[in-house]
Amino acid sequence: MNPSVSTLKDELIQTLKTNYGYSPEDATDRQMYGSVLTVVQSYLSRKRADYLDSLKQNDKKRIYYMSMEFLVGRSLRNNLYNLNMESAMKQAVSELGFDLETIYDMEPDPGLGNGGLGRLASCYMDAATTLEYPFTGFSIRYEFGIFRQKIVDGWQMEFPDDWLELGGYWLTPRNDEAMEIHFDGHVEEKWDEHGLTTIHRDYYTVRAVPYDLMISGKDSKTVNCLRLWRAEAPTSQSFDMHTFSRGEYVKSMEEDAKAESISKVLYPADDHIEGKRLRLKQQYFFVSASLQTIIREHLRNNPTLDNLPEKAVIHINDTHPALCVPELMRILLDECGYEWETAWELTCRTLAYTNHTVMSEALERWDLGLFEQHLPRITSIIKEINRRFCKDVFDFHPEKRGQLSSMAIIGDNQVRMANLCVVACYSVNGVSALHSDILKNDLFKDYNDIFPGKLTNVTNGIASRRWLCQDNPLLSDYITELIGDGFVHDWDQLAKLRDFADDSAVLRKLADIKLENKKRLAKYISTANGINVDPSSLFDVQVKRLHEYKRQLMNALHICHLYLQIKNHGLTIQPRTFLFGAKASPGYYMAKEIIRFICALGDVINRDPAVKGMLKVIFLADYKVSLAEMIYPAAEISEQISQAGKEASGTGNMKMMLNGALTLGTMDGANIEIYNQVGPDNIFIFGMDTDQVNQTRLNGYNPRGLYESDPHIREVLDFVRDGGLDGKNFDSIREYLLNSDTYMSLADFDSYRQMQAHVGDVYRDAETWNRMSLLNIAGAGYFSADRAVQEYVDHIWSNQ
Ligand code: 26Q
Repeated sequence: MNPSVSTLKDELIQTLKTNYGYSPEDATDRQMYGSVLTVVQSYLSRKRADYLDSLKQNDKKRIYYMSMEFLVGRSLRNNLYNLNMESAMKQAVSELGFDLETIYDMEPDPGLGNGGLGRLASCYMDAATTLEYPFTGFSIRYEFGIFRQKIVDGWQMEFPDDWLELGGYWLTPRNDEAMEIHFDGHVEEKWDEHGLTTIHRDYYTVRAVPYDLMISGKDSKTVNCLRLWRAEAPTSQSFDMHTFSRGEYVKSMEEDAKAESISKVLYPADDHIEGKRLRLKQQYFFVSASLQTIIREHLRNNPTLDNLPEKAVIHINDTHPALCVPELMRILLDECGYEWETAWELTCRTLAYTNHTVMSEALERWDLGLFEQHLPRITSIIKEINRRFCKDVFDFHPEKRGQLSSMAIIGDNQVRMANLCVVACYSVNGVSALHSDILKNDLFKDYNDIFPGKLTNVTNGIASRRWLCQDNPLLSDYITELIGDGFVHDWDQLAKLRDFADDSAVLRKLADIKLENKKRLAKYISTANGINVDPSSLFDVQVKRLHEYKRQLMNALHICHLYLQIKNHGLTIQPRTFLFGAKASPGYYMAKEIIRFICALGDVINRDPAVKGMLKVIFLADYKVSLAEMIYPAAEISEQISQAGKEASGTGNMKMMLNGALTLGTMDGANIEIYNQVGPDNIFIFGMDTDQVNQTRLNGYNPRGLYESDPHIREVLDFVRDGGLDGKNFDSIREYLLNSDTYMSLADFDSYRQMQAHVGDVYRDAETWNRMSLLNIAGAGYFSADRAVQEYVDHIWSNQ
């Protein structure tokens, strides 16, 4: 499938004509955009049809990846790249008088996720598809993805993200595969000669309509689908003659709106879990629709479900799809007539679970009452799972009887979703070596004792082809010049770059490329923020969701410290541009205060002539995948400064490393594995490690003592208290740091400050810096999603 430029031109002309009635001379960019997407989509469909055909011949185990979030990012460049059609399309479009880059920029980011977890799902889908695995993603077709962020006077404002108008081209509705989902009502148990049957009565129905988004692998035959469910009122309800004849036309429309609300909006929180009714309905809605599909597909190819675990694995991305456990049980028990024991065995052997957090406020728990009201049958199944589990522990693990109240699935009138997953799934994994150790030795210790071997690790990986080859073509072309293009499918080959570590011409060229990418970002900043930054200054980047534990505030405090040192104490520093990008969960007050603090700091610093040429602070609004794709290639320092033990893995750290940035970080999450890949000389590690954090907590963290004893901290906090930031009141920040900062920013501050000074010193020596940068690229192969997916296949998805 390698269409020539002239074929593509013909197809574009034809599409413009049929869809819009225009010839290229009269068409707008918008119309050309629609035509390019339509043409690419038709190539994908044909390839998908061939692939489905070939699947009939080989009976590979199916992988179903369940995730409330898929942060897919833009698709056009990705598809053209994967189909090896980019240069032909560029030329075709250009010969018709348009510019492909402009078209790329018109595509909205489908923001169907909050951050790392959602992006990981998409990275894995890309990799699994390239590796030719039959992988289906399941999620929700949110009408509104993650909100668009604007900053008004330093304060985050949220606006709806209407991505479907221009992003919907990639979605194929499949009404033929719609499913029905049942909510509310009550269950009746009936004994007859066949035993006990359970009947769910008086429920209301929501229709789930799938929209498929096709994803092609790179140089592979496979085209997989991300199936996104949209909620609708059942067709019969919309035409319910009774309602109409009673004159309740408007009421019937209200019912429709109620059903549709389920897939209306992505919950923008990824910190503390609020037990919101609609969120629970979203979870059951997409879990039930997906499982019904999986079962139907299995029964199309197999006479029975007895072999389900051999033919399919259903992977649960965090606990959000944990209802897979009781829903699969329900289907097996109520719809397929299995006995409990067999149903349970099949369920356990089909489900695997990845945990992404150890922070207790982020562990999902739901009120039992809410469950009973909306999911009565599911609740009765969960209660029975819990009863049997507790009995087993009591009978067979008497040493754990004392732990049973925390190990139980139901406790304090709540359903604990993580416990449900650990009890039911045959595999439970963390996302970095450290995180998985914490799961085994701490959070899930008691389960690890009774289910030996169940807990494992798969360190996260990233879609390196997107994050390097597509986003940083200058760098990936140059790497190809140096070591050939084998790395595109074998990322360990990046290690060959180490041969050039002492080649000053290579190092200079790498620096030139970085500078080009910085210029591009500087241009964007000048338009978006109206501020000119110096592309030759050190670009120091912290982009990620805003969270106390990620400690953006510690970064900001240090910037404030530098500012005061330059202004009041005559310090001169290596010129730096500090870049932030972060969305705060809309109800997370402290996170929004931290954004306000960073913006106020930027306002003061960016206009102060005393630090001109040395310091700039930029807050980039509306951080999202497409912005990340411009930022990472320009990053030189990658700030990964979470409190040790809190960041499960981090994946931005891997993306920046791959683009030649050096990590400034704590011994947390995947930073530890980055450290192992590059060695101590090529990374800037500071601060307490996990043991020291725990020790400090035991000994009592004393932020006031640090304030008294460290003149740098005192200077910064007093400056803020005394209205140094344009007279703005930041008591909230000061109070937080001195009284309630669980993440102990002040305890790591001095070590951070010293390491930052060291970073500046190293940067002055360009050759040394560039060498470190090269060694980071060379060590980034391990973090490819190709490796991670292969580990899932080898250690999790092939087992049952
Ligand atoms: C749950 C219930 C109700 C509302 C929201 C949520 C919710 C949504 C999203 C809870 C958590 C999330 C997202 C978590 C997340 O992104 N975790 C990150 O996962 C990455 C991939 O493994 C890791 O690299 C990061 O360390 C981890 O923070």
